Amino acid sequence: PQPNVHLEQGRAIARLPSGDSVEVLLYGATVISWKSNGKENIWVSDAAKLDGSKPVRGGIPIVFPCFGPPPKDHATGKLPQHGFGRNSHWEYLGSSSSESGALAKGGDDSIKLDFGLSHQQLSEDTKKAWPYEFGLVYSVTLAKDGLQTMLNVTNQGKEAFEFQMLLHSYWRVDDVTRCTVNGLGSATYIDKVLDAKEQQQSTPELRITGEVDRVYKSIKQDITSIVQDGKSRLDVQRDRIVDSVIWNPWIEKAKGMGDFEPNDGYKNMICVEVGAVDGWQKLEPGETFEGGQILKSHL
Ligand code: TA6
Repeated sequence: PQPNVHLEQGRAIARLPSGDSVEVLLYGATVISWKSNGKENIWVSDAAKLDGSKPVRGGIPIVFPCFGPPPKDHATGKLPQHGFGRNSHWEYLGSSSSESGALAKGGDDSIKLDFGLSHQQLSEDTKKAWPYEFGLVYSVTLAKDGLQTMLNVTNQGKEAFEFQMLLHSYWRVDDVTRCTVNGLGSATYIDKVLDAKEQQQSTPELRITGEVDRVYKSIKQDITSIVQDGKSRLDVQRDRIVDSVIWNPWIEKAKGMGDFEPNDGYKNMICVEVGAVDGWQKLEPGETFEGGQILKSHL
């Protein structure tokens, strides 16, 4: 049988002959499920809104054109935290299946879904808040045990603009206290839980024993792995981007989010996010930026 795609309830669902599948909500072009070998790789809160009333708590929200609360004196200053990518209605542009590309190995087929968002599709308020003519194409490619999500940004206007981008991925784990995040040894990071000072990680592994909110910059090694009980569970490879955020809200912050359920759900997730969030990417008219993640599941 061929890979297949179908649209239902405002989402695009792709399935491979192997049974691996991916589900993308058109709202925010948010990946809300990626199953490999019948097991779910993605964490989504039981109280996540999937009706477009607010960004999905979980999945892979697209952060664009700003990461975090935007600086007031910056062109993105009037946008909400993490920008508008994750709370806009994207267009499904279609699918293509292929036997080539970064993911399809050894003849396994892969299927690519494309989603689009441009200036014209934004609400009037958002257009006013950030009046630049941009075009986004987000590609989600499913292969056996693999997923690739890539954001392509084009400046379609006459003025240069600056942006940040980040794929705010919530990964599912059985027990975060039995996990380590590997591959960030000696990388430089800002610790948003402590005093937002720049630090250098001294250990090869990051253990999660409390709230973690770290912005790693210019990471040399392109693969960051989630390891549970000493066994690699998920490899996250940065593709043409070099920054990552590691986040776990832990007990208090999890309780403080109305759409984060169950309250102890922090034990079953870890955000390993890839992006370009250190400073700003500048796009001249007509220029394009592309960056994303290549994921390998060992579930
Ligand atoms: O990626 C980590 C982070 O920036 C945290 O500081 C926290 O704010 C998280 O994103 C969630 O943000 P949200 O706007 O989705 O509640």
